Amino acid sequence: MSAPFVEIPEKEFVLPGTRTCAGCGLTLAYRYILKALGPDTIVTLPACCLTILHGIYPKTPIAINAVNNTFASTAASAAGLVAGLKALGKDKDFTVMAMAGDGGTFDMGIQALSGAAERQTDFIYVCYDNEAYMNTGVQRSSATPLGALTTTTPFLPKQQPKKDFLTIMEAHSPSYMATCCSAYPRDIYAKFRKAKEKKGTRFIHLAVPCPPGWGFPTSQTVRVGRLAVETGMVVLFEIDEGEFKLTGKSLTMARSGRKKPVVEYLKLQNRFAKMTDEQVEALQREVDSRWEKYLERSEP
Ligand SMILES: Cc1ncc(C[n+]2csc(CCOP(=O)(O)OP(=O)(O)O)c2C)c(N)n1
Ligand code: SF4
Ligand SMILES: [Mg+2]
Repeated sequence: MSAPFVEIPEKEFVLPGTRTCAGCGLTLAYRYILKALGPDTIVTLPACCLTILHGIYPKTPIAINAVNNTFASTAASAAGLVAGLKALGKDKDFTVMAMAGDGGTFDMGIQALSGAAERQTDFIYVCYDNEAYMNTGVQRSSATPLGALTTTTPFLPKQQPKKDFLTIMEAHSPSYMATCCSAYPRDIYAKFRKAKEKKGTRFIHLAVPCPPGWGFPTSQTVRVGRLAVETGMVVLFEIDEGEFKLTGKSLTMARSGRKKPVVEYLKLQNRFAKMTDEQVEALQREVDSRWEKYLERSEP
């Protein structure tokens, strides 16, 4: 799939009046996710910035049905919704989506997600990744990259690399798996349309820049997201019934052989202000080695 030009419906499901921060990458992406999935979608979500976007009961700017669950049970809650819809004979009428942050997925939700994916439960699981526990004040998660400052790594930046969660999920053989980034809304829309048509467990990783947590101006969300992809920090791909393909900007980069150095991405964000030269080099090596592996798997 190479950056398809698709018509995006005008109907909005994220209405004005949200409580998320200015420049929030999650809010930007959610608009396109819901346009792709449509009104007959039920989302189940744990505490996270998405809960803030959904608002405080009884008011919400989000025009689809939602269930709030606890951290460890997002995928279990989705499995319950799927079973309930089946019992009512309505499973073909609704799309069930579980959506959680990186803390709620890489760390706290992994057990229920692994179980549901192994059973091939019929739902879409989305991990939106802002690379820390943002909702509670930017604590480190296992998705936080090497060298990032957070409020729990305030003086010495994080010393461990980001957990390779994509490999963990691929090992579950989901019927469809994709990565996307809020800076590329058409790519998001196309991948969620595709995921909606599939059966079984579908897993989507969504990279979402976060101005207050990453330390960049609210006007730069799209620029930071694009640089994440252009430097190979985030790689856009899909695995459809086991077949791997680079997509969108990552496919263009693979064909042109052009990839920017990670420092261009790092220098825009205060969270990387204390990285040593050695850490920048280590991160560049990590990104290059992962990129080479993706190129080997990709079409020539
Ligand atoms: C079991 C449990 N532990 C901690 C919390 C407090 N809490 C609420 S939101 C949140 C952060 C979640 O981080 P993430 O999943 O990455 O989503 P983000 O806030 O970054 O959008 C935490 C720790 C909670 N609600 N429940
Ligand atoms: S903290 Fe980050 S992810 Fe959360 S609402 Fe603000 S910009 Fe969005
Ligand atoms: Mg997070």
